Amino acid sequence: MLADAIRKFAPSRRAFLQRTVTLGGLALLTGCSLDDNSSIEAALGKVSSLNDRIQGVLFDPNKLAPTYPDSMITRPFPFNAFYGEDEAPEVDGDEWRLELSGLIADKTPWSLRQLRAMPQADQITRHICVEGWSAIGKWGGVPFGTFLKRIGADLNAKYVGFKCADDYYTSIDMATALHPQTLMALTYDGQTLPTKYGYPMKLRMPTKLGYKNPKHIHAIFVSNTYPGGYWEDQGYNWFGGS
Ligand SMILES: Nc1nc2c(c(=O)[nH]1)N[C@H]1C(S)=C(S)[C@@H](COP(=O)(O)O)O[C@H]1N2
Ligand SMILES: [Mo]
Repeated sequence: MLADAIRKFAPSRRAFLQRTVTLGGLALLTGCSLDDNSSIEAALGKVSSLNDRIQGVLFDPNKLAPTYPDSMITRPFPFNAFYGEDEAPEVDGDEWRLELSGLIADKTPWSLRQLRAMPQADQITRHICVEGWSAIGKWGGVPFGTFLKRIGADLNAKYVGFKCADDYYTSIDMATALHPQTLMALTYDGQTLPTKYGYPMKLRMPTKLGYKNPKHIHAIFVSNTYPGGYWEDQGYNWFGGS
């Protein structure tokens, strides 16, 4: 019954639960009585949010993810989204403006040209997707911490949220937002970020799993209210560290 419920409601939670947790164990761990599917779902949610808090405490803001030489870049780099590659949104870069809201002092929208005028950094890191593949890629752009300071974001807020041109959305913890390898990526492999990889801008975080790296971002907000995410709201773990 537990296995069925996990399969039905929370496919991604299966991996870390199925080997270790029995129905009785889950009840003990969460203090929930597990007599129907919705209480099992609630209990699984508690385990996942406990897991978020543990990952948040263990996250070392100064520890760098591994980087690789150019020769190790995976070619071609895989595409992934909740739709096929030919459906990736076509964004007009000249018209595009990055909207800012929430706990931010200067909410003036940003153009692509302005982002390109900021100091740029690049990195060759590994992207790990929970669907069972990983690949090494090279992204360049604006260190996100520099940007957050520049716009006067409340750096003590809990969450940074992202809205994307394809209805994808996600959110991250502030410690990861400020991590030195967290980039607002404008390029892939030295070229303008292609449509399939998130033009005009994606967030690249080598410390998080693939689904936490939003492509085609058009709005960023800072908040103390939990914003969730496209996959997170369907049961994927929110912290999503890699
Ligand atoms: N806007 C948007 N961002 C997204 C997704 C998506 O469907 N839409 N999929 C996520 C997932 S699950 C993965 S693995 C990576 C894939 O990025 P890539 O196409 O550059 O490999 O994008 C992430 N960010
Ligand atoms: Mo993914």
